[in-house]
Amino acid sequence: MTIYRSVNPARLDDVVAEVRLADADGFVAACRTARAAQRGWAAVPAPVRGQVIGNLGRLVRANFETLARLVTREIGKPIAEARGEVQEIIDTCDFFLGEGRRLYGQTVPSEMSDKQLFTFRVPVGVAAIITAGNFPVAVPSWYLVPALLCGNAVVWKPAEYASASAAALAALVRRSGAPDGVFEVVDADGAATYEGLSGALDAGLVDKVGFTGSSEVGARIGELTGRHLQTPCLELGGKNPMVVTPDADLSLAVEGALFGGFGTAGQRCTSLGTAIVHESVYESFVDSLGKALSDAVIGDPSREDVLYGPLLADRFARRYEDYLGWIGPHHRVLGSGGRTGRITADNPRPGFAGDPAGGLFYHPVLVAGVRPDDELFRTETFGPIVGVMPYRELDEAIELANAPGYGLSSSIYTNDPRSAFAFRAGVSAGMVSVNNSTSGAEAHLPFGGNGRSGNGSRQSGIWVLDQFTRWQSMNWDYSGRLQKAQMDTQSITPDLDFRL
Ligand code: UN1
Repeated sequence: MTIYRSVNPARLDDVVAEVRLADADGFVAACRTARAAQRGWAAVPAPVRGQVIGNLGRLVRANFETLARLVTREIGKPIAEARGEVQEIIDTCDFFLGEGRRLYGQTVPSEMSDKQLFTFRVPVGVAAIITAGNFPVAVPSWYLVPALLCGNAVVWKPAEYASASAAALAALVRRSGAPDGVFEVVDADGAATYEGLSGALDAGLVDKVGFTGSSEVGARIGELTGRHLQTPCLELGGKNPMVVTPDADLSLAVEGALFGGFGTAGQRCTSLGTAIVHESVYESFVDSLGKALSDAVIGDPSREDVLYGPLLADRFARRYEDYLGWIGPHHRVLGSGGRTGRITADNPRPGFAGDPAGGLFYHPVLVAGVRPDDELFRTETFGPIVGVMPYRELDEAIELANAPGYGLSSSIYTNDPRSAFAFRAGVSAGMVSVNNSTSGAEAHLPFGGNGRSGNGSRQSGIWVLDQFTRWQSMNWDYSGRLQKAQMDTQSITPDLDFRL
């Protein structure tokens, strides 16, 4: 049995949790337990299931600050953002509490008399949910809240490096009145999860997989579930563009780039990847953003005033260091007096909040002069690094926005409605912001991406219901005779020889 230590990335000597990681059999066993509990849960009336969701929202509210502080301690997200994350769970519960009293089907007219047609939403069954740790409680709630509300059982595999936050959310879910077996949590590493998921699919124990994480792992999950004729809900990476037109409010755009690119240390799937700025305002945008970055406070995430804290965990820091290798001689580096890499006594950052030595803190990097064939332009870089490039015509900016082949979020700063709508129509992203940053989606609009960012599935609001229910149609004939569709339908034919 492997023990995993989840450590505070701002103070690596602070062990937040020690968890036992399950093996593949442990994952399959949890799916079996969920399978056994699911039918009973589906039989509970939806408005009553909704009460459980309402209870969860109230319990989260009652534990608001404790949960936010735990998130900050475990993954290093600044406390203000951690509070926003906890609020996002409450928002999700608020929405789905009401959905328990809707979960509408339709009554549909029949083409024949004495016959009525209906549609029903039917739970999918057992949903296996695998989540990342950058939003260790909010993003999981986007899956498990609607999944449970719709009458499914959930097996949740949280990120190991966020297992204490996951355990806290799980304790609240259990307290909310979800019956035993309906909600199972499995701590496991990626290899055991994949093997367990494969075994559970072979054994017919999983009906839906939800995954938030990298495009590479998402593709593997897509292959695996595809073999079982299933469509997963995939929320993957992004190389999210922000276009700045000549007429844009430049200081607003700089503020949006600062938050979108460097909030959560650039570790959101919605984080800004490349700012694509009209050549007439390019230099001034680069200078202002560079200056804003140099002035920003970085460091201790428990402080209210920091732009960002440490990277999530060691493995993200190591991967991020590889991305820094993509900075080339044709680039100009701003934001930290030309410094990149880990913030240390030898590689210091003026105004750093706290002691950088004990944590995974990295300099912010603004890379000007990015080109379309740069790796830095083409690939997601989960960390505090943003590229900037100029454009001449809006069509070119839209082409650049789409070129990396992702399609999660996007943004345009403009005061011209024609540019805003042309961008909306032309961009391949699932989400478009106008005069707001690429990140910070609200919890009741469709969330999801296309291309390398996902398979078109959408979370949040009413749209996620299609992930966790299937439509069942019913036709009820009370005529007392066999009425054959199409054949026994009355037809009203016009006189086609009629002329005016
Ligand atoms: C993620 O990084 O996986 O829109 C989700 C946002 C947040 C969610 C990000 N509400 O930035």
